[in-house]
Amino acid sequence: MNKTALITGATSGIGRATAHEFAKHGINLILCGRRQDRLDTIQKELSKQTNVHILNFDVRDKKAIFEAIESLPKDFKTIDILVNNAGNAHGMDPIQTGNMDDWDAMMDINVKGLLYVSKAIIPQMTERKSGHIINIGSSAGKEVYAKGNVYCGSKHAVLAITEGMRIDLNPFGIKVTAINPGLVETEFSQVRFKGDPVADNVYKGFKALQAEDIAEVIQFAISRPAHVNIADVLMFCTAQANSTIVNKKL
Ligand code: NDP
Ligand code: 8X3
Repeated sequence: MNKTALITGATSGIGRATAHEFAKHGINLILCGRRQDRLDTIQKELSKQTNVHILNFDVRDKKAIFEAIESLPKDFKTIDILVNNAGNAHGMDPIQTGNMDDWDAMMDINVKGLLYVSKAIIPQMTERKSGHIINIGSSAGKEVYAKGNVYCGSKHAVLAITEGMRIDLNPFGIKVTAINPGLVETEFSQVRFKGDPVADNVYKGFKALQAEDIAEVIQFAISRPAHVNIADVLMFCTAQANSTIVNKKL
């Protein structure tokens, strides 16, 4: 029987590319996000390849998450793969002038949102003693860079939580994978810089990772044999050596 995957943040970037990749492999999809028009569009597109159900909720809203998961039709109730991808950076400021609303957004979405969605889904995985959780962290979860303070903190937390999940879910045979990309050309910088033209320069002068590159690695991770878990992947484009060294030809 085909597996079912729930992907948060499926309306854009890495989440959307992962939905397309999974659809190619006939995986049933539960696609989540807040932008209904985009959810409708992706459902229309991917329904040609697989079964698609869409859920509209904000990952900050615990009640909405649990109601949405509860509302799933019978054919989508068993979730084999959870991709915790929803998240963003909000702002890029030194700690002394950081915006507290940005801090709240990053901690509430990237960290607490991931926890809430996981909490809504893990019990069915422990009950069945099977499942695979993929958490999208970041190179920013392994290395702190200037003005990255709270975003890096949120992604360090994602990595710690991922490792904690792997330990606690070990007795249940549940796989837990961290995918930690460096610079990926998505809407990420538009969100981070709130539409400021500086966002247009982030991926200039080099070939950044594309969302599809991450999606292929996620597909690789979920298609390994039962005894193999890809625990932690750090991915950079060739031009990037670490968070601060990028070989740009401008
Ligand atoms: P995008 O901005 O392209 O996509 C972000 C996705 O998250 C959108 O689908 C958005 O959907 C969803 N999202 C954001 N906030 C919420 C919320 N409050 N509730 C529900 N969904 C939300 O960025 P990326 O694809 O690049 O980012 C995806 C993940 O990858 C993030 O966790 C990011 O931190 C991580 N990452 C990104 C890198 C990059 O360089 N791009 C590198 C390393 C990691 P909607 O607005 O419809 O709700
Ligand atoms: C996104 C990668 O380097 O912009 O997580 O923080 S970076």
